[in-house]
Amino acid sequence: AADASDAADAADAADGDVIKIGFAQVGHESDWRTASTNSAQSIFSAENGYDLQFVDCDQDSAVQLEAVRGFIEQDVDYIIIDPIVSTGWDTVLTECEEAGIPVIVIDRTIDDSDKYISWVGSNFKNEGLAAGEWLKAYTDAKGISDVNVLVIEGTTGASAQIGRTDGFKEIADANGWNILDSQTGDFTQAGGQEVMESYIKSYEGQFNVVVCQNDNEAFGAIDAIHAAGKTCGPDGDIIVVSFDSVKAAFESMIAGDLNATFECNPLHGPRVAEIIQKLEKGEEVEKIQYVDEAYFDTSMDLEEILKTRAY
Ligand code: GZL
Repeated sequence: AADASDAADAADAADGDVIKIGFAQVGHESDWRTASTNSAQSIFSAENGYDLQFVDCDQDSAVQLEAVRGFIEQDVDYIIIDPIVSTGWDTVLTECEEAGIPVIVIDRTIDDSDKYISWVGSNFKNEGLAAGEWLKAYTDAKGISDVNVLVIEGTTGASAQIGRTDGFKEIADANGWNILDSQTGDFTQAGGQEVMESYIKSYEGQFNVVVCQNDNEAFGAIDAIHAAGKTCGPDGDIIVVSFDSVKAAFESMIAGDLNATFECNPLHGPRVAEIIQKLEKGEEVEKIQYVDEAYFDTSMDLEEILKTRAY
């Protein structure tokens, strides 16, 4: 709230003009994405001195590039991008640079160009490592030595998918776990359910862990597991872990379906407003800003924690 009011003050302080912002958002595929959009739309409001041009790119990279070019034509003051995939960006970022419009990247990363002024988001490989380290401790404590894993990946080519895959695989390889398969569920609940239904047909009786690269995929996978008459969660036969830590994931853990969720903070609106506030005053900003993240599992007082969750 303090950041938000500072940002609002700064926007008012800046020569009094409205600050025009173009935001090319990934889409509307998950609870996490909804929280991300809400965070931006609530801070970049008219009463805070902004004119936000928001485009929901519906997980379509061509639409996202077109949205950025549209912002250049509108001659906005700043462009915010949450990149659906991490490559294919240098040409359009060069166009932004030539137009003199600073680009701020949030959440996912752009890996084939550095023509942006700042990035704020998560270390996705660390999230994957944390999930692997948690599973190691959990299976050791349960005396489970034979760990056979099915992975439901996020959108192919998204830095979140790449980092979570790499991090978890590093721990799996170090412990001799068997990753039976790894297919994309595109970060959606329907995708998680479809892939899990296929996995149950192909690998019935061969797996005891499902790693979903976001909570919504886990909700779909859990529906498929239950529909097949199988059990999951702390008292079930199948361990299910996921990423994001949205409120519905807490409800799933409390219901005994999900074992753990690894946090990925979507509330970048105030952070980006702070970056813009500094740029408006001619101050330097950090190029890379990681956010702190935790994890939550059924050993914790989840009802209590849920009371104060912001998303
Ligand atoms: C990760 C973010 C991912 C979330 C998903 O930072 O980009 O995209 O994990 C969302 O829920 O779809």
